[in-house]
Formats: sequence, C-alpha cells, structure tokens
Amino acid sequence: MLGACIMERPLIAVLNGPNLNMLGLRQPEVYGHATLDDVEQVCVQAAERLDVAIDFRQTNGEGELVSWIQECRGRARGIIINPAAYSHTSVALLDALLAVDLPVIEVHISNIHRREAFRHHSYVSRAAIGVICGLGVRGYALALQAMTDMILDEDDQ
Ligand code: CA2
Repeated sequence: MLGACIMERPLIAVLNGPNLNMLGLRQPEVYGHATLDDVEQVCVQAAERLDVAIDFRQTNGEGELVSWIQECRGRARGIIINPAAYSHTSVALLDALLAVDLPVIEVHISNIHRREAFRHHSYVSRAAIGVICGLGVRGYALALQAMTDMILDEDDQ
C-alpha cells in the first residue's frame, strides 16, 4: 500500500512502589478511595486519549523497582514513578533513574509537604524533570499528559 506508515505508539512506564497495592483499603482520609486497579484504569484511559502505550506495574521490592527501571532502557520513552516510601530513603532508586537516561516524572497521591517532616525530602526528585503531588489519582493522568507532550516535542526536533 503506497504511503502506508504505521507508527508504533511510544511506551511510557508507570511504576509504583511499596504498599500502593493497599490503596483504597486503608487510610482513605490520606489517599482517597481509589484502589490500585482504579489508578491503572485512570492511566489506561489517559493513555488511550493520548495515543501512547503504558506498562503499569507495582512492587513492594526496592530491588525489583531498580530492575524495572533498568529494563526501561531502549524500551520506554519515559518513566512515571510513584516510589512511595522509597522516595524518602532510596539512593539506589535515584542512581537507577539517573543511569537510565530517560525523562522521569515523580507522582505522589498525597501532598508530601503537608505531612510528616520525613516525607518532605525525596531522593528521587533529583532525577525527575517534574514532581506532581497532592492532586490525588489525577496526578497520574496529568503526568501522562506532560510526558506525552515532552515526547512529541522531542520527536518534532
Ligand atoms: O502520596 C503518595 O503517593 C506516597 O508516595 C504514598 C506512600 C508514602 O510513603 C509517601 O510518603 C507518599 C505510601 C503508599 C502506601 O499507601 C497506603 C495506602 C493505604 C494504606 C496503607 C498504605
């Protein structure tokens, strides 16, 4: 077929850290009522609207998160990550994100700056182009929108 050109949709990894599988089951006053499945649905719908592909994952393991970040090399165009408690503790995650050389957006459902002092610092933020926090689950959709804009900008250059 003359002129037919099927472009693959860019892949964005959406990675989630420890205890986020508990969303919606406990502490709704902090994290709301959405479950992790609901978060995935928000991301799937945003990705369809934006015409990008996503790889949505959650793990409780720091090492597994590091491995998933490394696997993004040459495969994904960007990483959206809610590192959960590892944000505040993990130099290993920071090193992995710096090494993978992809745009990173950090997302937190709650506003970590309105919470306990130990949540105010994130090691991961040093590797992130931007951080979205406190906007609930819609922060993931906003991150996907921003990441897609950046990928399109890069492809235009
Ligand atoms: O606000 C966020 O998205 C956090 O990344 C969530 C983490 C927390 O350690 C960060 O400081 C901020 C906690 C995720 C665990 O979520 C739970 C949900 C329900 C019940 C228990 C934990």
